[in-house]
Amino acid sequence: MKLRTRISSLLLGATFVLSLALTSSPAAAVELKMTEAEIAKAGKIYFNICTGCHGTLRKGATGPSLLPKKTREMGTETLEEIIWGGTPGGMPNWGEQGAMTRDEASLLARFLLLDPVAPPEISLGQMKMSWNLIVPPNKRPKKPQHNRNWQNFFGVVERDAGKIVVFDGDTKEMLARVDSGYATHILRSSASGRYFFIIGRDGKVGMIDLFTKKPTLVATAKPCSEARSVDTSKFKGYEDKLAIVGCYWPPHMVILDGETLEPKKVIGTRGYTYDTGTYHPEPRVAAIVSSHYTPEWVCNIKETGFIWLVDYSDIENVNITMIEGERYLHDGGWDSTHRYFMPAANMKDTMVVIDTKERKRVARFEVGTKPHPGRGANFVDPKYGPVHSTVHIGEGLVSVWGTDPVKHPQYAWKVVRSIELEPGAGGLFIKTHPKSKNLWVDFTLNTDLVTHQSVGVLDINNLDKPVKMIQLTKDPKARVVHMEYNKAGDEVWISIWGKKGEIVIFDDKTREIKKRIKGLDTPTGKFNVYNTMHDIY
Ligand code: DHE
Repeated sequence: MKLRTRISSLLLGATFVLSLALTSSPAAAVELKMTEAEIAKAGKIYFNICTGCHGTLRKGATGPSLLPKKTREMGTETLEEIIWGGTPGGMPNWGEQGAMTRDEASLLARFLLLDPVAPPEISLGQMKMSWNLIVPPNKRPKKPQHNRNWQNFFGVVERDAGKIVVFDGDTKEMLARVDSGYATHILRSSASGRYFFIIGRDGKVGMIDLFTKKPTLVATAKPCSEARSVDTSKFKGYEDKLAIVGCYWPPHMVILDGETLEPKKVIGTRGYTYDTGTYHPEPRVAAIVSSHYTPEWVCNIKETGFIWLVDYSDIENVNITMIEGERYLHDGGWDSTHRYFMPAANMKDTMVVIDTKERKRVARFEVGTKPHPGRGANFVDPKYGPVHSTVHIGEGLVSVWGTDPVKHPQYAWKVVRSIELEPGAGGLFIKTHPKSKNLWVDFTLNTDLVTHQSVGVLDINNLDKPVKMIQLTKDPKARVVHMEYNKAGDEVWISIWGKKGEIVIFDDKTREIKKRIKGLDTPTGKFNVYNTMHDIY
């Protein structure tokens, strides 16, 4: 059907009038009216729910492009149904899940017919204005003011509450509940482990000091309006000196002081895709890790498909090495030696391998549909030696590949096992520990209620045995998500992500529940200090 579109973003009073006329069917002409208030409301819903996958400028990434040329052809009815009920391709059923009302789905469908509007940029000066040094370094204790085993502390994200809860992993006591900002995404530990760095979807970064009597927020800043990643300088001689925040919007990364969070340097990521050389206005920064071989951060630039090595040894003359990876880069983790970083390009069903010692890509290979490793899981396979693994959003599968090019070169960077997960797709995270023989997987985005209310566990010594499913909740609005080990590697902490959320703690050996910590608001990621500072997973 040929479409003649006349969009008049005319401001008529407080009303934008959008009129669409279908040449083949004049009767089907529609007129859409959206008030400024409606546009603001729909824009907020889009920011909260859709940008992560479709991009701020709606050019598409993990989700397809939603530019007006396409959405106007689809029409509001189709769009509303997709927003409400999802698609088999992985679009969540937002309406059915209760994330929005019918009216909101309809409003959002109409909003998607408008031209996308770029949110404002943020200058270094504005970032500095947002900086809040709550406790300066010289007012902080020199050593822990408590006798707790602080390297076994856990930081738990309470996503919708915008808080971080810090637990003593030995006693399971709640030590502090700290305000972090809207929809906090992840925590990372500083090289010394003393600080938890927080990054939120709202682009706010914070630092929690674990040496104070009670864990304390000591600094915040807002270098982005949307972000997902943070890390710190970990190379010898630079421990705790600098931090980096990767933004989704504006498309840039920001280097900050590692003790105060004072914003120091902003580096734009706009540029050309690695393969087609096409200009992209919104290359977002996805996962960041800190190299153990050089003073560099390894940064996934999602839309252009480059992995940047950002040298922080001289931030007045920053050197950046751009390694061709794949599109669209998302999450990823280290192999057990911490030499190889393995990001997932989930829309190309591909894993990339970066050798951070030689500072180049050494492999790129296909796995299953939409790999989503989080930081992945390393273990020693009884047949194939040291391996790394991922689950997939798009199919019920664990992909396992060799990571030891020296002693097991025949398996290195080759998929050696494809373990079918009979309950199906929707996996977000996978986890084990060097001391464990269990491989835990979640099914967070699976559409079946009982499946996403359960965690799965595989036996590393017998990977042909079907996954054992353990239902953790019967709350119809809750999903099981993300696993994390304690420092000793004998307990696994798992979130029940819901309004009446919980952390369920398993004895890893017996696979029996040891404890349930109730009363948490939408707990998602959990980060053990020792395992996070040493990249153990
Ligand atoms: Fe995440 C990691 C982005 C949805 C919980 N998430 C990451 C990372 C990125 C990312 C880039 C890697 C950070 C790093 O290692 O430096 N996440 C995104 C999205 O863009 C996406 C798809 C949509 C969005 O709008 O945010 C998204 N993520 C989610 C969720 O829906 C989850 C389950 C709950 C939430 O917070 O919204 C979620 N993401 C997590 C967690 C990690 C993570 C717990 C860290 C895993 C780890 O063990 O390191």
